[in-house]
Amino acid sequence: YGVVLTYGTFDLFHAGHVRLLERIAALGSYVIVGCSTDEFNAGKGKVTAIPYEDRVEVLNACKFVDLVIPETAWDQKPGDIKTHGAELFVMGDDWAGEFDDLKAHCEVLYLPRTPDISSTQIKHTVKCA
Ligand code: C2G
Repeated sequence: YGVVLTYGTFDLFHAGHVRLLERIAALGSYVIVGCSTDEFNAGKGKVTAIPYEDRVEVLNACKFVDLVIPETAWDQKPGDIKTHGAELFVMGDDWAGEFDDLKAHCEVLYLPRTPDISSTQIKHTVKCA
């Protein structure tokens, strides 16, 4: 594939995020990540440890990522796919089936999550340290 698109919060960037982005980068020649803004996450009921600007900086430092765009709304995906000419949309399989409507615009793929790693688990570990 050419342009591949994915979205996420990427809070407390960890190996699970890396392994997803690594697999995405192996599938396409240009990887775009829609990073959830703090306001969008509030709508998901998610409180992030790391503010949006820093999460964007970390993603931009990742060799598997070519462009980071803001994710501000659930319904921006079709427009992003068109704007950037994305041929493939990828998410971890905790989202399996949730974005099948995007098949009208591009290929949709759900990849297995990395087990036993999560931002939530890291927060808990730090809290109990
Ligand atoms: N992920 C993974 N393995 C983990 C943890 C996360 O493969 N151990 C994947 C998720 O499946 C997701 C991506 O990493 O594809 C980012 O995870 P989150 O930051 O938790 O994304 P989320 O908050 O679910 O936001 O519009 C889509 C939403 O913005 C997704």
